Amino acid sequence: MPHDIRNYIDGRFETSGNTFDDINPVDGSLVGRVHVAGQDMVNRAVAAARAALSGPWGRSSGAERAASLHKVADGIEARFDEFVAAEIADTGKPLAQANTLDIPRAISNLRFFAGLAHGRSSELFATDTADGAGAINYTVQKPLGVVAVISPWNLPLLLLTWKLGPALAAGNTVVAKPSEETPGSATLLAEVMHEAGVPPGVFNLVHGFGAGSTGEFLCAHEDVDAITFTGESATGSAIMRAAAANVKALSFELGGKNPAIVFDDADFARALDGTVRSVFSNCGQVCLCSERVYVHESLFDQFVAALKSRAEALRIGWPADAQTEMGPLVSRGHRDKVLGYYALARAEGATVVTGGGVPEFGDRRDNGAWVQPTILTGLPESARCVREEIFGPVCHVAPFATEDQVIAMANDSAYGLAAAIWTEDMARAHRVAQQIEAGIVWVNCWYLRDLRTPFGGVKLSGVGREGGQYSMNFYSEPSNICIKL
Ligand code: NAD
Ligand code: 6OD
Repeated sequence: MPHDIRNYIDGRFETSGNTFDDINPVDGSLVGRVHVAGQDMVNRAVAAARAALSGPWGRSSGAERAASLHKVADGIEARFDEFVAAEIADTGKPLAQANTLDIPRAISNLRFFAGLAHGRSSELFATDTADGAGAINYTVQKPLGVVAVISPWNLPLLLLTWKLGPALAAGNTVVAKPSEETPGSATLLAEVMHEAGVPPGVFNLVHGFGAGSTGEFLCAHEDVDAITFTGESATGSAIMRAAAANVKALSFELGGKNPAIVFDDADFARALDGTVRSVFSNCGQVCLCSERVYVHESLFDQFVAALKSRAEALRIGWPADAQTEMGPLVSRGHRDKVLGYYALARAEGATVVTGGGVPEFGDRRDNGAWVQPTILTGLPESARCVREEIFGPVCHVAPFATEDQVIAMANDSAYGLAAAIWTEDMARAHRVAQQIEAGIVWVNCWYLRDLRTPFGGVKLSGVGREGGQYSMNFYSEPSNICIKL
């Protein structure tokens, strides 16, 4: 029975007269009916968030906010299986991934940033003045105010809590808008917030679409102080325009067209395993996925053949099956985009080493959003399929001859989010990593996360950094007080 997926405003769950269907991409079935928050609901959510800043939350200590975040994390743990089920119903991702990455990382995000919740910590400077009397400067950290959190569909709860955790730890209040494709886990989170006794207005949730809808209403709202956004680069530009009127603080984690580089001295098996993960994890729908794989010419044929075997051996199937390694894409709409790139690759002259189409199951999954894992070769670096983010289980593999050449190829991109380098020569690893234009470079690993490290991208891949103290700096504002003695 499809259920109502409701908004959460000022501590109350609200329906609206306007709904759309939340569809399961495994088989096209109906998960629930999502109640769209229109301009009036967004206004009320922002007003509730503003009012909560003057209530107990606004006066809370860091320790009290940390306790709240831990309570919410406890609440997710207590309903772990429901969160996993909601994430799977909305995305079709394998149970094994939701169980080990999405939901555990959401819990870690909240607990980690609880550990960084601070009071109004101050820095003190004793200052010499010309008259010799001196002055004392001290700096207090204040929350930004009302923060809009706009999140995407690929890692729904993980990416929502990645921003919500530090925003609340720093004392802000939040209006969150999850992706229209994946409203389920965020709505469960609102229930957990409610059960945990987080004061009304501190966390508000509004559902709906982006342009001309809930997302735009929220980003353009003059009483929102900051926007933290994860999603496509083009959406980032639109949000920047909407935010310009009252110069909101912005933090953007955007798209990528990430290179993986396999040198001739790489540990072949390790590089292959890592590349399979970095290309096909989450059906290729991770902003950090490698869509451009550069392999030294001496290994090229062997590597492509091995990658092909591994892609063809991936277990594509029902998400709930513990053996499943790859599920569907998030939606039929996104599948159209990915299949469009498969067709474009052919038109651009690619060799399709494997995949390039749609798997057939002969059951209700044929109504879903499935695609085959796909490997392309033979395209020039100028081809659109090598330059544009596809966001599916697909990579283009190209040979290179020298270190300088591959660094130039890797950097020849409008994006600069992440890179993976596979080599056993640590001098080379450092030399190459330092020349790659990306916010994150992994050596002999991929998506290995330490939440204290800076996370973000250069060029079209983002604005600013989050993670550890970088997040706390973004979500707080220093105010300096100078006292003449
Ligand atoms: P998207 O940009 O289409 O949507 C993201 C969110 O923005 C959704 O909630 C959507 O409703 C909202 N939105 C869309 N238009 C809006 C507008 N005009 N105003 C306000 N809100 C608007 O992204 P997506 O398709 O959900 O996610 C996939 C994209 O996200 C890929 O490009 C991927 O690389 C990127 N991504 C980046 C990171 C990162 O950390 N850099 C992480 C995950 C995903
Ligand atoms: O792991 C994270 O903290 C993070 N922000 C991951 C982003 C993944 C993009 O799809």
